[in-house]
Amino acid sequence: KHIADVDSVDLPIDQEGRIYHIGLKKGELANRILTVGDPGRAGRISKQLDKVCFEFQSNRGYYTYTGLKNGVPISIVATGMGFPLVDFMVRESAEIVDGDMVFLRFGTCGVVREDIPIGNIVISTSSIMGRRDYNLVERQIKERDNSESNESYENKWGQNKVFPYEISEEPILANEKLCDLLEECLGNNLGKEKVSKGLNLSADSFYSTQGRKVSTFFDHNQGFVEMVQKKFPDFTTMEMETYIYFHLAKSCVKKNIYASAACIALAQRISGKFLKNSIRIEREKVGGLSCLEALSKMPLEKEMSGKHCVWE
Ligand code: R1P
Ligand code: URA
Repeated sequence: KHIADVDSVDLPIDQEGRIYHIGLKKGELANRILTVGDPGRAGRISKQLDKVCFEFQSNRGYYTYTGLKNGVPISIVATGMGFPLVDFMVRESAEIVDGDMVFLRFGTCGVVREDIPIGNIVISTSSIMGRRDYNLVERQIKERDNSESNESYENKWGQNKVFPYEISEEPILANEKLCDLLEECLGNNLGKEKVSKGLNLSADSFYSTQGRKVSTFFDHNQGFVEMVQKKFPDFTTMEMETYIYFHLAKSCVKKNIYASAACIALAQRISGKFLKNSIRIEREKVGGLSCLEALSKMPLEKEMSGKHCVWE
């Protein structure tokens, strides 16, 4: 399907009612949405719906599957990676869905706690944001260029450690009811010992803002993870989207949006271990099923129904 011409610069919706980037119209997206980064994961999890009523791939890379789980309408949306893609998806979804909404993100992450092994599924009970402070990076580059040598600048930086990253002052909490439902479903399907909880940091880079040791760019991130740990003792996972869901849920002024998230521990940042693909696929299956079950059990006051809905 191709999107037709839109009439408004503020809310780009075409004559058919399709909104520009996600490419969907009213009735194609459910009030309860399971979101993932990877389109392949969305397709695999969609097989666990009891019925898929609608599938759509937008020309901006969003994949949507809408169907039923335990008689409850649920959509699975693959967003791709990073803050901007999630911002498009949440804002445009809120325009075409009437009533309250639930977003449950199911992603992958790095873990910064020694006691959580790769393969565990970690519920983000709260989230902070971390991003590169471009002004500070530019100032530091200028200072380096004005120094006697790179080495003398780096030594000076090492003494003061002014990290060119901005982090949230306070965490945003996930919806407690949704976290509890998810913990219960994951515990039943995967086993309690493989389920963990904690504070998440959503970063604007897989590399610089997650403290990865790659020296190709001017990053000054050595010791960044430890600095965050000191400030937030519950710091548990790092990925790249959760915070935006929590933030937009909180800042929506027209409807109730409830959000939570969980991630498969893919990278153990202390031991350096990385999860095998075969186990990741297995966890996606059990975790995906648990997310669908939790979403179907979430109490919602106002939900869409009617002939225009693909699930009716
Ligand atoms: C990076 O590899 C990606 O994986 C994580 C991060 O948030 C980032 O999007 O989540 P997904 O597996 O859901 O994409
Ligand atoms: N996704 C991330 O953003 N970071 C990791 O370490 C693993 C998955």
